[in-house]
This record gives sequence, C-alpha cells and structure tokens, in this order.
Amino acid sequence: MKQESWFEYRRWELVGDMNADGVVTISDMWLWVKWVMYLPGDGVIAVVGPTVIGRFLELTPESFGGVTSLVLSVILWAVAVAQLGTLLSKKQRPDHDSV
Ligand SMILES: [Ca+2]
Repeated sequence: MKQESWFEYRRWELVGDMNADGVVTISDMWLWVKWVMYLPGDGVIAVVGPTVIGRFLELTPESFGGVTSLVLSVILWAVAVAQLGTLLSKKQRPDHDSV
C-alpha cells in the first residue's frame, strides 16, 4: 500500500506575499514569523504523519501549524539554538594551549 505524502499540505517556500493578496504588507510579516516558527514541527509531522506512528499519535493534515507542531518546534528550535550556542562558545574560547 502506497502512503500518501503529507508535504503538499504546507507551503515550504518562504515568499514575500505569504497570503497571496498581491502585495507585501505588514500582515505578511506575521506569516513569515509563523512560517519559520512552525517549520521544524511541521517537517516532523510531514514525515511521521502518514505512518503508523502518525496514526497512533492522531496526526492529521490539520496538525500543521497546530499545538503538536508548536510543541515540537519549540523543542527543536531550543535544541538548535543550544547547539549553535555551544558551537559559537567553543570557537570564541581562547586557546590557552598554544602559548
Ligand atoms: Ca500579502
């Protein structure tokens, strides 16, 4: 049985005119923030959603941009920021061994 792809249920490209009303306005700015914020959670949902795990977790195409996506996104963004912070602190730490 071929599983349906869930990647078609979300816009994956960040564009200026997010609400497709023909002009870039301040309303699009909130949609840019939302697009970036939900990206990791929606990515996980797109991959896991059509599987038995997604069915067990009761994921649906409506889960994109929902509470599950928000929770996943907050966790994944926190991990990404922590990893970036660790990487940057290692780069900026003076090398005492080379003196
Ligand atoms: Ca617009």
